[in-house]
Amino acid sequence: MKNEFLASLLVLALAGASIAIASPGHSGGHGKSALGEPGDPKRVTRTVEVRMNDQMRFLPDRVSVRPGETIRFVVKNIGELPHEMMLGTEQELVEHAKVMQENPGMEHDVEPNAVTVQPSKTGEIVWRFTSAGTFKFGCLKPGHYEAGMVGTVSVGR
Ligand SMILES: [Cu+2]
Repeated sequence: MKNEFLASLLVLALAGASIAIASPGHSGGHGKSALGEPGDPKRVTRTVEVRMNDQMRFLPDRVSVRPGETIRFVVKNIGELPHEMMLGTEQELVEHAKVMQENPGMEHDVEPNAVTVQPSKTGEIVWRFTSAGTFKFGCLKPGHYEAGMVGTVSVGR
């Protein structure tokens, strides 16, 4: 009887362990992350204009926001090449840049944290920053991120 009890405890412990192993956070990537969440266009608190050029630069390349702000990024491509702006952690962008090198045709219009903008066009990202931290925005057209097409969003108090 006692042994049976111990055996069932062991089974429970193992089950618990496998749940703990199976669930560690799926943080990076899409949807909710430390970066925040897609913003509600009706609750925009501020508009920030960002220009992208063929010198592989964002102007400005530093943006400061407060946690809880919903920013409408108005993203203008003033170059003659397609560019894009993707928000993320530095690690997410570096990983994504690698994928883009291997799949040059990929576009990101369907992702709420990214927009591809053709020459002399304007795109938009509405994003709500929820936690303090330092995040990045980068152009992931092949070679652009590596050429320095990256900026910083500081989310502070
Ligand atoms: Cu670019």
